[in-house]
Amino acid sequence: MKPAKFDYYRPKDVSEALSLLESSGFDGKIIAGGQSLVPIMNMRLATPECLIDINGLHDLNFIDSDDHTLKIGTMTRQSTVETSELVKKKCGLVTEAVAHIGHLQTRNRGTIGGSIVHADPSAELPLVLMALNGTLHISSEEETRSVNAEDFFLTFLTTDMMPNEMLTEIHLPIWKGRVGSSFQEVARRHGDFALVAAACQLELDAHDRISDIRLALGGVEAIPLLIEDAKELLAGEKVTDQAVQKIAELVAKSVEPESDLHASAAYRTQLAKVLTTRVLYQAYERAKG
Ligand SMILES: Cc1cc2nc3c(=O)[nH]c(=O)nc-3n(C[C@@H](O)[C@H](O)[C@H](O)COP(=O)(O)OP(=O)(O)OC[C@H]3O[C@@H](n4cnc5c(N)ncnc54)[C@H](O)[C@@H]3O)c2cc1C
Repeated sequence: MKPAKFDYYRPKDVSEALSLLESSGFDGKIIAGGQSLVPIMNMRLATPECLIDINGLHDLNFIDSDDHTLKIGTMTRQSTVETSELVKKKCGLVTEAVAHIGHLQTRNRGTIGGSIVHADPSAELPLVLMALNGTLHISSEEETRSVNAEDFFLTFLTTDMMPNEMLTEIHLPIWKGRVGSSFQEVARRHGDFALVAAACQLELDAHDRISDIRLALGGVEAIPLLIEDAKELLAGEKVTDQAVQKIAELVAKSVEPESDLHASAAYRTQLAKVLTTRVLYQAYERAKG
């Protein structure tokens, strides 16, 4: 299948890209890795009149950090993030999750920003952003703003971004101390989107009790679901079978998945329970060292 006719622009810098976005209004669309946009255009589910190719914006291809924050530019390829020692050291959950995105070939083209803006409810990167409480940096010609992951994902394939805006970078807080994380998913085949995925990061005190935890699930609702009660229920606790069971039951009650071609709602709920227990145990063991 072939896409509908479109005009093509390849801006040299961010300000030219933003100016093109502004002038094309609702008819323009950014293309990054093209791994989601091109198939959608080929099926004519998207028919932008103007494509703004940001592959020449090399300033947006970077991985950087200070003491508190890991910063990744929107044009950074997923495979670059996957193999980055800095990412592994500062935010190992990202390294683990990115390896599950599609195939090596799609990760070589697919960008960090493209996956986040596409906002598939089963996608790994939006889930990790939610689990790590990441921040999105967004620019238009008029302003630059930052939005927390919890406010960014609105519903299925929809984010808090206007057509004249571009995602430029993501920031992830770096946890210090006795930290462990885990990412687990179940997919029908290697490289498929997850049926359900779970991500957890926790911090332990000197007595192996949880001092902080974030737990999130993907594939169970229209956006990644943060299990907010996990912190209240587990703070000050050790990860015992009893505590894990309590959270798994809470998750089973919290999620409201839909049945589709790939899995029934009941199966997704069961997966959510099982994956929750797996990430909790694994993150705990890793934090204990
Ligand atoms: C065979 C196959 C398997 C896949 N499996 C998975 C999987 O398991 N998990 C998964 O998460 N994904 C999967 N994907 C999709 C994945 O490859 C892409 O990472 C991702 O969804 C799109 O990234 P991209 O850079 O290619 O973006 P594009 O396709 O270029 O763009 C996607 C959307 O984001 C917008 N966009 C891109 N960059 C920006 C920006 N900086 N600012 C504003 N808007 C922007 C575009 O306008 C478009 O709407 C798969 C794809 C294929 C082909």
